[in-house]
Amino acid sequence: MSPALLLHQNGYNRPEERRPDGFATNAIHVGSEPSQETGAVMPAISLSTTFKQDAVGVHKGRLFWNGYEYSRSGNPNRDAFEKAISSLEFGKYGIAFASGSATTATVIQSLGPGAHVLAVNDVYGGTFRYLTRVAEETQGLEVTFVDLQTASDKEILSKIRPNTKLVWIESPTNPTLRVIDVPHIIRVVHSHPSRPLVLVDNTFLSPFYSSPLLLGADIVMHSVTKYINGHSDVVMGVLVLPERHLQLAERLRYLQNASGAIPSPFDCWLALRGVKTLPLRMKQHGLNALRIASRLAESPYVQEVIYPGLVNHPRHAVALASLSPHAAKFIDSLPAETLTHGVPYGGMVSFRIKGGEGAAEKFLTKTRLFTLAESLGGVESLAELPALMTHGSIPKEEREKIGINEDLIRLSIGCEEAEDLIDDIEQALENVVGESALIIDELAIKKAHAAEVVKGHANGVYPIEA
Ligand code: P1T
Repeated sequence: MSPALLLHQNGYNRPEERRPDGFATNAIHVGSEPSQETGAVMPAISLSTTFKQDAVGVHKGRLFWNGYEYSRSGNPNRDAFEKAISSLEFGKYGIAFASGSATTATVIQSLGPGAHVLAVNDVYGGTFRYLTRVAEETQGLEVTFVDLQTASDKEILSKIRPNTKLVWIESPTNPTLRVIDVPHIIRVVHSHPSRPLVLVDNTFLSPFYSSPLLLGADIVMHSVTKYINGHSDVVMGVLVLPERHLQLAERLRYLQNASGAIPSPFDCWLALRGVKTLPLRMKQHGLNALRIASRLAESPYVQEVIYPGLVNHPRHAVALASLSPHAAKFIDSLPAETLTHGVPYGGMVSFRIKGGEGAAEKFLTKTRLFTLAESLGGVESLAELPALMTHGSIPKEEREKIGINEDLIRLSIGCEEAEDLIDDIEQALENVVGESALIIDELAIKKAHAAEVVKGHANGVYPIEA
């Protein structure tokens, strides 16, 4: 008799009785089970727009919803990505969209007409634009912006109206990195008899540094374009909901299909590949950001550094208290000398440059490794001027009230060597202080040219800004 063939258990099936796998293990394996059909270790890209049915209405596959029918309604690559990100956010239902902004739009649409949203006053400029310029017009949405960093519990509760359906939190905020006490705000909002939903836009920290569902949030959203994909080559968004919100998840999935703002199979595939290195990248972003923030704090050319990981950031303790369990474990493993000035807390650093009017704009033309560009979360470092770029759609008085002035520079710290990034920033700061009139003139000419181009294209009512 020939010996029985020992077969490898094809797939990633953890016996229930064993302890749960860790963050990096889930990042690499969930959604990436080897193919049952071919053994391919990496998922194939499933480009088919339609799927054969075994009989009328009898669809193959799929974990949640009705099986594969038509690629807008469901696609294997999208499912794989949604499954991976749900596991990293400790959620049950992942719902992916064509961009972070499409994700925002769908959540707001799901509230129906005449709803009220309470939002942190420092939301991403595009979220502000959608809430105030689109949803107000199209669905009569009412919005109240509140400083959730300083508002008292009483003040927050007093702003909840009978039609308040959602509280929108971003923490740390974009770009002033104000730290919201997320678990506390969730408790306060949920203590209200009407129990509005709480959504946390977790784009800036990524699932590595923060786990809002563990803190009681109802919905987590991400611009996948940023850290989750991590390579500045995909525009995409996602929602994750916990098991208790099956009905809401079904409604959002219904809208995902009905509105059709879905990501392509290739984008889902790339984003899933990005997920695999999320913990590695986030550790490096955080270590680099901590070193850069510590150096900027000592620079004579810098007015103020904002990085909640620094011990002297006024909300450092709040930031520490709401770290995810895996980020806390990472920080505990670091040697004491790495933690002299603070802890890694994501890769975003903002600072106010000295040198008066125009210094920030000049700085941004002087860096070698930091590319002057919007967006964030890629392995390469970026720098931008929020007042005129990402947050240009917020009226000047509004943005200045929340500290988005023209001296504020936002850095997305990449995964390059920290010393090289520090050198780059230092040479640019020195250069700006000794700026020559010639360069200023060049800049003025370029700006005049850009203004002409804009005039030729738009009447200013519907500007296309990120
Ligand atoms: O760009 P998009 O994928 O549509 O995501 C929108 C979005 C949502 N939420 C936050 C916190 C964001 O930062 C963004 C996009 N932000 C930029 C493009 C930026 O440079 O800040």
